[in-house]
This record gives sequence, structure tokens and C-alpha cells, in this order.
Amino acid sequence: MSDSRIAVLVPGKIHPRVLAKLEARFDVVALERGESPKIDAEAAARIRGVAVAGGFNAAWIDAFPNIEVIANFGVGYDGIDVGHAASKGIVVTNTPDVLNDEVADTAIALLLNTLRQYPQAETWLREGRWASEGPFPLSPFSMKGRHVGIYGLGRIGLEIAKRLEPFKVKVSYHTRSERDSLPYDYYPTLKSLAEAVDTLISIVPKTAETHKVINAEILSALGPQGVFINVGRGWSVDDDALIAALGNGTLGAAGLDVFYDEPNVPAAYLSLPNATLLPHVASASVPTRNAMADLVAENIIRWFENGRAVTPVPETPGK
Ligand code: NAP
Ligand code: 8YV
Repeated sequence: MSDSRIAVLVPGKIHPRVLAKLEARFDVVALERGESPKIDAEAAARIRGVAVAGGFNAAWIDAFPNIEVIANFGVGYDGIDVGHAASKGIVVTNTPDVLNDEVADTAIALLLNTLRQYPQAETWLREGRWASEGPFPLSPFSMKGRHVGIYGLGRIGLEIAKRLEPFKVKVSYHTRSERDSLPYDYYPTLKSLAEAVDTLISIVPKTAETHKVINAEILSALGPQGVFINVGRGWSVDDDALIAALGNGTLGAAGLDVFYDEPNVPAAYLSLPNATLLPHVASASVPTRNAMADLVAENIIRWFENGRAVTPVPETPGK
């Protein structure tokens, strides 16, 4: 470690492109994750920036008295105690916009897979059942004529809405504040949206307000022809209610990219034929992850170059 270079902490694993870009300019200090960081006070005091994929809680923030900036790999920064960071004047950054297209594409693909059962149809072919048993059964659902509700019409939600237009489906949404000048109907509550639509896509952040809000009442409002898609956070879903609704036909089908306690997926989902499951891959392409990695590094580089982060989160607007 050279004393003349700024020290930046990387706890746990991060995209190699972040590491390469940071190592070119800073002393990168890699630490294993754990309850508290294993580092002596002198080394901890040298750390001025953090690049992290995953969590960085209050205990970790407090262990490094001179942190100025925490750059999160991902647009969702729920793993970082942003309130605590803000109270200490630390700027938190995330990776908005560069992943909008990829995540929106995944939402549409997951919706089509859930409605039309394409993954199961491919398995049918690969297992030789087309030749031995005949055509794959007709899918119970179709995209045609659906009314899709988007729960969260932010950067990604809007891209999902735009992608739905060529499918000739009706699109409505719920957010806390109505958005201006959009051709989609606004519903002031999640329940009123769920009652109006037959397809619900969740793309809201993990916050105290969004905890387990996709519950039995919302699923029952969607109904037996109803479909629920989650590309936001598993935190927003009451898994017991969703598993019951899928099992007893209260809800038609669900497509899930995100789960409450990743990578642990409740076993009940695996045995439900009307659940289509992905291992949190919505942004997981080489080009999009490269763009996210570049933005993480850029936030730290710009902060130490001119005191301005590129994409600070609203709670810590920076300078
Ligand atoms: P964003 O631009 O901040 O949009 C969030 C939207 O959710 C806004 O429209 C916001 O509108 C709405 N919202 C927030 N809290 C709400 C509440 N309590 N009730 C109703 N609406 C609420 O964020 P984004 O960039 O689109 O990303 C959204 C989230 O997607 C991320 O935070 C992350 O958790 C998730 N995500 C998942 C993946 C994946 O790999 N599956 C990838 C990227 C992102 P109002 O403020 O007006 O309510
Ligand atoms: C990533 C995501 O899978 O950006 C987010 O909020 O959920 C995804 O893009 C994740 O952040 C990678 O660590």
C-alpha cells in the first residue's frame, strides 16, 4: 500500500472491471464480508471510498471513520444503510439508467414465458416428448387482450410500459405520485390497480412501505386468469400468500426474477407448474454489467477528482 494513493475498500466480491479501474488509480483494500470488518484501526482510517455489491451496514460504515463515498453496484441500494451514511455526510451512489433496457427486456421475456410456457415447451422438446407424446399442450394464457398494471413507473417501469405498447395491451400503473403526460391510466392505490388489471408487474424498490404488499388481497384481486411478475425485489411479496394462490388457482401464474432471501428459493415454488423462475438475472448480460461496473468506478473516480459523484442517490445528493 502506498501512502500517496487514496485507499478504497472493496468488501466481498465485485465485478472485475470495477477492480481493474479502481486498481489503476487507488490502493484497493479487499476484505472478506462478515459481521464486522477484520482490519486494524490505522488501515481502516486510510479508507476514503467504498465500492460494494451487496450490503454495507451501519457497523461497517462506523468501522471506517474517513469514508466520503460508497458506490453501490446496482440501482437498488437497499443493502446500504443510506440513512446512517447520510447522517455522517457520506455520499452513496448507485447505477441508474444503464440497466433500464436490459431489465425491461427481461420483464417482457419473463411475462411471455409465464403466459406461454416457453421454457416448459423447450424442456418438452429436449426430453424427446414431442416425438414420443406429440405436441406440447396449449398454454392456458396469452398476452393477447391483457390489461397490464405496472407497480412502480420509474426509470425501469416506464421502459417496461413502452415495450408493452407494440403488444397492443392496455397499460395502467400505480406510484405514490401520478406522472404527467403519459398515455397510461393512473391508480392511486395498489389495490385499485390490482382490481382493474389482470396482469401485475412489480418494479418498486425495497423500502419500509413496499414490504410484503403483494399479499393475498392483491393476488385475489388479480384472479384465476391473473398473472403476477416480479422484477423488483422479493421483499415486496408475501411468499406464503403467493404460493397458496398459485396452488389453489386463486391466481393463474407468476414469473419471479427476485426472491425474499436470495439465493434461497422456497421449495414450494419449485413444484408449482404455474411458477416461472429466474435466478435474479434481469441485468445480467456482459454489456449491461460492464456498463454498471464502469459507473461504479466512475462515481469514485469523479468524487476524488472533483468532489462530484456522477449518480448520487436522492438521500445523499452530494456536492
Ligand atoms: P426508480 O426510477 O426510482 O423507480 C421506482 C418507482 O417505484 C417510481 O415510479 C416510484 O414512484 C415507485 N415507488 C417507490 N416506492 C413506492 C411505493 N411505496 N408505492 C408505490 N410506488 C412506489 O427505480 P428504478 O431504477 O426503476 O428501479 C426500481 C427497482 O427495481 C430498484 O430499486 C431495484 O430494487 C429493482 N431492480 C431489480 C433488478 C433485477 O435484477 N431484477 C434490476 C434493477 C432494478 P413514486 O416515488 O411516485 O411512488
Ligand atoms: C443486480 C439489481 O442483480 O440493480 C439492481 O438493483 O437488482 C441488479 O441489477 C444487482 O444489483 C447486482 O449486484
